[in-house]
Amino acid sequence: MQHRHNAATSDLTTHRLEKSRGQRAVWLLEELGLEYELKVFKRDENFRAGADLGAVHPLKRSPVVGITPAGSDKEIILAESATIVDYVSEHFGKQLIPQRYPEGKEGVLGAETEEFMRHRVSLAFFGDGVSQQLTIHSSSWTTRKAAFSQFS
Ligand SMILES: N[C@@H](CCC(=O)N[C@@H](CS)C(=O)NCC(=O)O)C(=O)O
Repeated sequence: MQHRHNAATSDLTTHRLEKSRGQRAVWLLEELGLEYELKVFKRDENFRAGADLGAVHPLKRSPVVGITPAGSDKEIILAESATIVDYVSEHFGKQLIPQRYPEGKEGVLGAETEEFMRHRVSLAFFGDGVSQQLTIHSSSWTTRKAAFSQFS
């Protein structure tokens, strides 16, 4: 896909730990055709993130996306896959978010569209549920490592 020039609105950086869910943010930014800087972090010999990722996210977790709005010198740091997808889609890819309410029902309790509610549940599920499934069904670090190698 050809990349959109978003430099006029913001600078984007994605911090991706190798063999990790960090790939999700890369997929998202690619899907939206955005320009971004990719920073890749190596795992150590115990398959853990190092202090370099800790400088970006105190819990040493990936993905992390940094956004510096045009004209600002302050970088917004986003963590957690679901939050990243939500925030980036809201600002750069509204087409990925289903309409929340039918016309004339804005803000009415229970009037949310089914598509919107499914979208919300999917975000939470992929942010957490899928990862938990991988962890539960992987009995050792070796199998866990193998399960994650598809995200290399
Ligand atoms: N709930 C977070 C989980 C992020 C997370 O745990 N990422 C893992 C990689 S898949 C990580 O950075 N681990 C660092 C480590 O294992 O040291 C999300 O979905 O973004």
